[in-house]
Amino acid sequence: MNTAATGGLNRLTLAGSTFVRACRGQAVPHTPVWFMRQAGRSLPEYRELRAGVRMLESCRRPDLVTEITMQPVRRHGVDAAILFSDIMVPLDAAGVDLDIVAGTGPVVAEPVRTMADLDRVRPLDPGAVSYVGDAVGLLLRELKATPLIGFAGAPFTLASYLVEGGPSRNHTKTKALMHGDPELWHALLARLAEITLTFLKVQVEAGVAAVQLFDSWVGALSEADYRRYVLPHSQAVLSGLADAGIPRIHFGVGTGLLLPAMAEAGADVVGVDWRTPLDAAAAQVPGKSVQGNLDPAVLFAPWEVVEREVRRILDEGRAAPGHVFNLGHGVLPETDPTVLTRVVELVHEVSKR
Ligand code: 1CP
Repeated sequence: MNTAATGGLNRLTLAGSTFVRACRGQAVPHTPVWFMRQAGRSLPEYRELRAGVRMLESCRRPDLVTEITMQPVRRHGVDAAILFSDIMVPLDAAGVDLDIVAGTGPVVAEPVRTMADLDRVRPLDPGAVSYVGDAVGLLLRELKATPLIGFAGAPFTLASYLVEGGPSRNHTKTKALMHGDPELWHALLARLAEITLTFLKVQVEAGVAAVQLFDSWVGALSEADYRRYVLPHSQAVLSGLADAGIPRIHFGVGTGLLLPAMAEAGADVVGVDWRTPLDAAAAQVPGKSVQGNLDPAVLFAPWEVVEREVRRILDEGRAAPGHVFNLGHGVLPETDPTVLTRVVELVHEVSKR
């Protein structure tokens, strides 16, 4: 690129962050990078701050949320921050009795299995998550030019925790309910879609620059079941944000065969796990930007392997209108954070235009 580009780069930066521009498929000075679960257990400064504070409690404290969200931005120089929270936060605020247990994940005291159980999942009063809006407000002042990503769990993934009562490998109770009582299933997913949309709107109104809808476990479904039992509800969430004027990212794990259907849910950016190369993903979701694909476990391999994978992903990402560099799923707690910083530097250096 010629030297006159420097002024151009400044204008580009002013016209919108590199991250938001890549989500929209617009020209960028370099490929933006952030990591799912970048805030959290891989950072010693996070573990220190969280000592003695329960997960849900930390999500309710705007001062802690702000500090934890900022930690990876300061340390790694990522191109976007993601709000520190959890997909279970709006369900807790909607009256579901749950806890997030260290080393396990979300645990629901009384799982949802009947219509009567569904009554305990109330619509979300935005006032019940005002602390999230407060945290976003504090963060916008700290972050300055770095965009903040808001997020929520998608109806299927939330339903899997509510129906199973906690993390699950095979989602047997969830699938039994889905197939055995479609009426209750659709009522549950419609309620969850409503809660999710309310939760995301609180974040959008407070000023997040983009949102990501996590349907982490939806790869457990066939395409036919996804279309019949999930797609309309995820669509309700994403279309409810169509006028918000910010990019919407939609991500799941094991979704190689679901990508075209997931793209129909309406996001601008499709998140991809480590199994599907970005060029293959891009071919399945024409017009959409792509994000993801670096296997979180590869970060434990020698640096030469990490570097080769980063270069491959940057290459393959060119097949899409826009590419946001990310992992194929969240940062694993045992990850060496200095490797993440090196990945950020490498992505920026290799993709410089
Ligand atoms: O004790 C602890 O420190 C709790 C560990 C932890 C953390 C740091 C949990 C419990 N949640 C979080 C934060 C969190 N959760 C973020 C932070 C922002 C960031 O990315 O930096 C995000 C985006 C989430 C979202 C989330 N929670 C998802 C979707 C993303 C994904 O990884 O697939 C899911 C599935 C959850 C449920 C959940 N919460 C916590 C755990 C350990 C789990 C997964 C449990 C399981 O395996 O089913």
